[in-house]
Amino acid sequence: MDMDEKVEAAYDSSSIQVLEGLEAVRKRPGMYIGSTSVRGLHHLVWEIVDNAIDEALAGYCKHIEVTINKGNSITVKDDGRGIPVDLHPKTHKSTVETVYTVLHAGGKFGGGGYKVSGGLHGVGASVVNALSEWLEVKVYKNGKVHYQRYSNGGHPEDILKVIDECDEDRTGTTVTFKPDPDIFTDTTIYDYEILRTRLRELAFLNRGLRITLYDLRDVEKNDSFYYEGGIREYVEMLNKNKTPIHETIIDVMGEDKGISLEVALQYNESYNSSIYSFVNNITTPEGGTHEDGVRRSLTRILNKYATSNGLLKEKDDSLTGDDVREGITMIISIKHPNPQFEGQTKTKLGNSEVRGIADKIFSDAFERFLMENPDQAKVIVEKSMTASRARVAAKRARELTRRKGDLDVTNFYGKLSDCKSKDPSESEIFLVEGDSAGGSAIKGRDSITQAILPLRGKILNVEKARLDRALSNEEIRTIITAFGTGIGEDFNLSKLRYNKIIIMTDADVDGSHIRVLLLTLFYRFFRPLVEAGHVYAAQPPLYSIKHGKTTKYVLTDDERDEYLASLPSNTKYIVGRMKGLGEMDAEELNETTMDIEKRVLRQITVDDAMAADEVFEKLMGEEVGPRREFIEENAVYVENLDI
Ligand code: 28F
Repeated sequence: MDMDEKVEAAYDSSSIQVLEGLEAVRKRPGMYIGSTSVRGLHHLVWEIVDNAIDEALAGYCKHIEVTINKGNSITVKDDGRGIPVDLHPKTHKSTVETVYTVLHAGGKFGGGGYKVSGGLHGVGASVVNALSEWLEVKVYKNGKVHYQRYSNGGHPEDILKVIDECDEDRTGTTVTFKPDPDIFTDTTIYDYEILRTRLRELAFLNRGLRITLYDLRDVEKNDSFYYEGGIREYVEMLNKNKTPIHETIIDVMGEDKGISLEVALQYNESYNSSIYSFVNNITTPEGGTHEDGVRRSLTRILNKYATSNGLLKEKDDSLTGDDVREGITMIISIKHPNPQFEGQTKTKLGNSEVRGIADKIFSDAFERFLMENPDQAKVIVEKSMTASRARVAAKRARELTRRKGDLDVTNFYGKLSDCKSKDPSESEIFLVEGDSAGGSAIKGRDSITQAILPLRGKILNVEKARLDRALSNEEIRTIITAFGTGIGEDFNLSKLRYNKIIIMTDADVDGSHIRVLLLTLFYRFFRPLVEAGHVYAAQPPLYSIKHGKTTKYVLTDDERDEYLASLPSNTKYIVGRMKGLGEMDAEELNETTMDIEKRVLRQITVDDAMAADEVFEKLMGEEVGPRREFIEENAVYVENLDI
């Protein structure tokens, strides 16, 4: 209180307004930084880094350093021109103080200083100051070090002062702040990985800018990011675990009416499309006019090229957007002086003039690439044409299976031993590896609630197949039929006939391979089943331990050792290694793996779809190296998916 009075006395009425502005930020921090949780805490860093990036975009800053200090304060340092230190004509304070204490200082007082500005909310440095316990800014300029410190949510302790000299040619801005624990009540601890991921992304999006991150807390760490090739190198990284089908990463750059566009793309052998778009370094997951323009162009130019080079005949269907995006990895980045965001989460670009500009810039460059690289052009067009044929075939296959009643339950007696109950909430289905285990399972089950589906043939690897081929696979058709949900566009979770889908495979390498194939099938074609928690893995025991009349089954080596140690030292122990499901009799199988009272099930979850997607791709995709590594670590991998 003392402090406040002194500060207010030292300034005129505009200072009072300033402090009221910062007080408003402290009253409703969520309005300015989204939240006061982990996200909001990191948002403070992004606000400061954005200012340094702006200075880089203006062409004056080459290196940004971010440091997590001991005690979780953050230092951001750039080698730009340094925030101006002279008196600001409107506020009668230094520009530094204006930037750090006046709400929206960057935009309002900028006077057209910058062409484009980053930051979704663009609320700027004063908000960070308002939400900090203390903040210090140093400006290196004209051979002097200028310094000002603020505390208690943005109150200046003194005016901006020269505290030291420096090299005449040294310039830049360094800011250190400590988030206020009264505001960030969840946590004030910074997460290295969150900072690392976004700073790397910013380095990709701003070619030639070096960004370094240091962690000076317990275990010191650092990472430095610098990409001469910008988003071209981003695409290269994203395709690292995939197999590109052509050599060159297509890289397009252009500018029109003050809007600059950059696109980098390369096709890989997969059937998925990964398109990421950005406006002023901000990700636009909902897309918008920049993405529309490029997508529209991609479809049109590939159709044009394919037709005029005789690859696509008149009788052929033209390529759709989905066809030309199959297997594509693409980054779209635009810089716009006045972006308008719309959509559910305000992450969709709305400026209508961008559509045509993006289309034109991309079309010219992409068409030239195709002309100049006929071999690569052919590979790309052929990939799209295969996708087109597969799309037509899948549609036909779906119609056909629907018509033939192939997916009707009545059609596959003899394969499924269904349960008597028709109430899905109490029913479960075991997908069992092999006929002999299937036989034991049928004898050992509770026939009221437990259905058994023995899998005889090989499960198709759907990572390498589209829906049409999956539908022609006998085992997969049987599974779809048993589930009752349909597949693809026809999928309907409410028709699921079993509450639990239990994968029962041997505890060996073959078993886990089959398990992974099934998980891939579920992940790609029945993802809602996994998300809703319907999928489980049974856990057959690894050892049986007999002593006297009792037999104990254990799942792991550790459990075995623990159990053996718990027995009196003079007991005679007979430890048997369980060979496989097929070698257990019905009673054993029931007791160890199926009985609701005694069994151990692991629920399969997909918490982080992105991470799981990568795991599946590494494991099942074309790339041999990563796949082998993953299969070798297979057991670990399945662990990771489980609760
Ligand atoms: C660690 C965070 O904030 N860097 C910044 C500059 C440089 C200028 C500037 C910033 C003009 C009037 C708004 C210098 N010389 N890093 C940073 N570097 N702000 S912030 O100007 C501020 C604007 O008010 C700068 C000439 N023009 C601009």
